[in-house]
Amino acid sequence: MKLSEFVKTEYGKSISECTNEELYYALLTLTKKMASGKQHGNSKKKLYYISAEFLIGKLLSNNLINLGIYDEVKEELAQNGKNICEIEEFEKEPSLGNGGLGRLAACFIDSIATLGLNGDGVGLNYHFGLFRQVFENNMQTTVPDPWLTEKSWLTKTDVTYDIKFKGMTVKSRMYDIDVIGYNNTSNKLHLFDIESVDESIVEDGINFNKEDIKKNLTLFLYPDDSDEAGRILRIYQQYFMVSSAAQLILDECVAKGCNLHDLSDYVVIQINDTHPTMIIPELIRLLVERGLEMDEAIEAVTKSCAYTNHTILAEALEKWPIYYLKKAVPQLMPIIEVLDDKVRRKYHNQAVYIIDGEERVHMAHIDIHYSSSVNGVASLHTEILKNNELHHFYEIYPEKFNNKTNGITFRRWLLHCNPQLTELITSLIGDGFKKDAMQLEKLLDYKNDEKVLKQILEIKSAKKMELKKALMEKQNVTINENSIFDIQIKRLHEYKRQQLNALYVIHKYLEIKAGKKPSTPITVIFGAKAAPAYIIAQDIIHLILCLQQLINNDPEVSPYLNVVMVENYNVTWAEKLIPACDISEQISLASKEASGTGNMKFMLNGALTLGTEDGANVEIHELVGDDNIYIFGDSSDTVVERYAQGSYHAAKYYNENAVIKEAVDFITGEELKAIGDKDRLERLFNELVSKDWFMTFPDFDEYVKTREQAYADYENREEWVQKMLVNIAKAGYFSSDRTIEEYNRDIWKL
Ligand code: B1N
Repeated sequence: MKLSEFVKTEYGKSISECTNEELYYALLTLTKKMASGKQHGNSKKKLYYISAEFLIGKLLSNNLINLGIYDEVKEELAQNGKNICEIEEFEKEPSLGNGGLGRLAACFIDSIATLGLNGDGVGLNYHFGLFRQVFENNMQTTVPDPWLTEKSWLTKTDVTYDIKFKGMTVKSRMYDIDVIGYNNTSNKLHLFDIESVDESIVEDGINFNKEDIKKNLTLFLYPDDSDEAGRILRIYQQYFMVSSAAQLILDECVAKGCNLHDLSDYVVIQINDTHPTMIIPELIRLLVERGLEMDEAIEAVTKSCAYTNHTILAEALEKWPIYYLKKAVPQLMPIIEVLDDKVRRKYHNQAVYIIDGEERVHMAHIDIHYSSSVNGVASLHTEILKNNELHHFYEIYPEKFNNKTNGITFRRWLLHCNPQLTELITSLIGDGFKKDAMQLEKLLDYKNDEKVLKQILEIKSAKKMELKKALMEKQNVTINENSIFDIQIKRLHEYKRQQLNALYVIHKYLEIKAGKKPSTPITVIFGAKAAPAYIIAQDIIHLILCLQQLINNDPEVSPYLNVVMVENYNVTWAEKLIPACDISEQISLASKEASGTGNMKFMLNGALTLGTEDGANVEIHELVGDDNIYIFGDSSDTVVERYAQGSYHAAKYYNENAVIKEAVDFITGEELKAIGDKDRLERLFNELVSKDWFMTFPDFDEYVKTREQAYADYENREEWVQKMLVNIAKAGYFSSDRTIEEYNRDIWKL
């Protein structure tokens, strides 16, 4: 049905007479109708991708693209004087994820549907998602970010389950979002919600009564876990999610003829990090309740589950005190004890026990013993898991370990966010790359085609202008479209080393002050949210915002260097920032970033990576070769070794390297203290000089040198654009379609 006919019946008027808001809701309704008419992935065996996060982003444009009607609709609107981008402004972004892990899950469900596989996502319907970030006095403040509207992409279903916690039973209800594959079948994202949730208990920012589980369970994504009540709430959320999922899974497979003994013929469950781990004991519990012997139940569940590890950071590896579990979900403890007991009888190595000496349950250990697959998310990360972090497990189960290098959906990260580049590529190599991303390599034929290279540069300029406009409209800042856009966007974490980037900015500022001016002006752009309880991360944001104020208001420096921190960085911002970027900062301490996926999005849009040999940067490097990437810093082996020896002393570097000392001292110098908060700046200074746990100092000199080299190379635009082209052409490997084909080939076997 055409939009014009639809609005005629729905509102009794023509497109040109409708408001943008009316048109948004009309398109939403029309799209949902079209999706419901599509076939679902179909096969005896079904995948359930369970994740506490699905960072799906706005859906309208992507759904229209995947339905194959985007151009048509855009045209019809334009003919009636309407702009699809303005209509999209009415859509609220659901922030149902923290960062890469949640965005990966969103890319994966897009690819699963696009490949026509039978697989649904299962998660939670957080009413406010992650907090909205607001800057005040150069600091981050947090407010709730409501996204649910009367009419939305969610469809209320009549599927409900009883979820039993200690001393109370609550009801979960399933809400569905259509996951429309690109020119293919449509699957579902099932988001469970508690019936009794009460948004009105949120007061004063993002605070609420953490004990009132019935009212608060699905209010926020990962509420502040800095106190005990917050951590216990997280257990409630996780169990609520997995118990709903387990009941859904068993109902669906029994309906298809499963006798529960043959569960793994019908079901494969991908456990996205440890957050959904309790699905293992919960399924075992339910199978025993339905008549299976304990050992049979354990075997059936082990065969059906697969686990993905996304990090080696110790603080992110969940270990729940038994005492918490007993308080919230006591019914799981006897099962977990059986699982632990079996491990203890078989393997006499404390390192692989489920319950440790401090009465804590290691969730990842449950996953590894009682799943049939354990995967890392980039080659280097998987090697580190096998050789270091999970070595004891690898010795027991070498056959379980496998790598699945992450990927991104090109529908969102190219077709949607960069239609100009998409059009150019299509005009050159046809549109086969939209379903088979490896075809992008055909672009290499144009490496010496001046006309094509010029068009690539023109598109980059156009995207820079679009970003400039957005920053002006949304944040009232002006940037120079002729400057180099050097961008670091990701969650704020010390291991990602935004502080290293900030130290470079200080260094550059001092150089310009001393009269050494860059040939081309530089705009350094940051976007990052910090967990409210993560103090040093807040301090780093404070430093960046103070630098922004100082530098942009200094008439001597601002013509050459600007700093911009985008407020409330989210998927919608990423879609504007990535196509406009020249240099993509991927500067984590080697070994710490499991993969990264922003790095892939930047490359696909023609930015060059400035990065360490970490995560998927290693694979990007291999694909594009030394000439088309800027690599610096200590190797992962060196870093691992340095940690093992405890041989790193930040103060030594600070005292012996004058350039480092000058930049670090600036943090607590007069200029910044006049603007910023003395305590915060001093705390950050001390943290760096006395600890610098993520080793920014050893990499500093090489970082500066390599960044200068990139800027110098940028001066030769003819060669630079060739590097851009190679990056775009080689990005095909990072399509999530490739990743999902590998998951299916090696693990799911749908
Ligand atoms: O998962 C992404 C990777 O590309 C990133 O390198 C990795 O850092 C990210 C606890 C996490 N790992 N662990 C988390 C998220 C929420 C939480 O509460 C840990 N996120 C990642 C996709 O593989």
